[in-house]
Amino acid sequence: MFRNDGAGNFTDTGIALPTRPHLHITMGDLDQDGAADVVVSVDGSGARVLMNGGTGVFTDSGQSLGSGGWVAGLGRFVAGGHLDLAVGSASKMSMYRNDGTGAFTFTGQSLGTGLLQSVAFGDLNGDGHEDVAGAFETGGGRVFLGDGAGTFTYTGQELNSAPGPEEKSTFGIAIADVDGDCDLDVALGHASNPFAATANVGSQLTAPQGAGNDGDEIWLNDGMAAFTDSGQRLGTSDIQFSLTFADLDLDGDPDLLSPRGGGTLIDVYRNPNTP
Ligand SMILES: [Ca+2]
Ligand SMILES: [Ca+2]
Ligand SMILES: [Ca+2]
Ligand SMILES: [Ca+2]
Repeated sequence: MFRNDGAGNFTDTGIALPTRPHLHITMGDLDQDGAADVVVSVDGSGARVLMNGGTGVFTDSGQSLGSGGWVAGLGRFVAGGHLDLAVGSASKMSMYRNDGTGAFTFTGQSLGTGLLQSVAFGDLNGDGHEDVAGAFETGGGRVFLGDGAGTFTYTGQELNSAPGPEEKSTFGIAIADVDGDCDLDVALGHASNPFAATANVGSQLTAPQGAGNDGDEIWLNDGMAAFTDSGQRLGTSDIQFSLTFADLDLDGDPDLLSPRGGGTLIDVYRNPNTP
């Protein structure tokens, strides 16, 4: 864990999480005590919930959610509710409700098909209820609309610029209003050759680099969660995991961080739009 001094400089706090190794980490206050808790995805044994005692000391709650998953995401299934959890597994995304203490219960709903590589929550159709977008290694990006009562429904649209037998594998997804029209748009990160990539199961970081991948894609929202490929491509190589939007240049619009799967580099793309 690294502490920000407020000027963008980070120092190692010496605080380490009790379980490892971690494939993915997400943070949020799960029990509303004001201290950020952590959900880590541990390969093969599901997501683990680590509660923050308030001083940065984390305790493993003992929960193991899902199995074989690599990622988890936090969002509110019910407006004004607690932070709930979407957990990836080898074949779907499974939904868990938080009772307000950081204890999660499976809702019985699993979404999508294929290995979930990334997940993001946001209100994509502007109805006030959080929706969830998943990047599935096979099947591209998919959006599931929340009804505000804990149930999600697939929109039916596969966000994949090259569907069919040669479709791209989707690894990263992030949402933000990139064009300033007050709806949330989607960025997708890919590897373009799913067959070559899946030939390297167990060593994802050594999957073929630049196998025809034409970069991160930006898909624009029509306001009702129907998306159109903008045609813009960012970067040209590597598998793009864990895309993140943040306003890095403080000009009011979201910029994109795109880590390269094969190395330690993160590509940064400035958004030239005026908010
Ligand atoms: Ca907390
Ligand atoms: Ca919504
Ligand atoms: Ca938009
Ligand atoms: Ca910006």
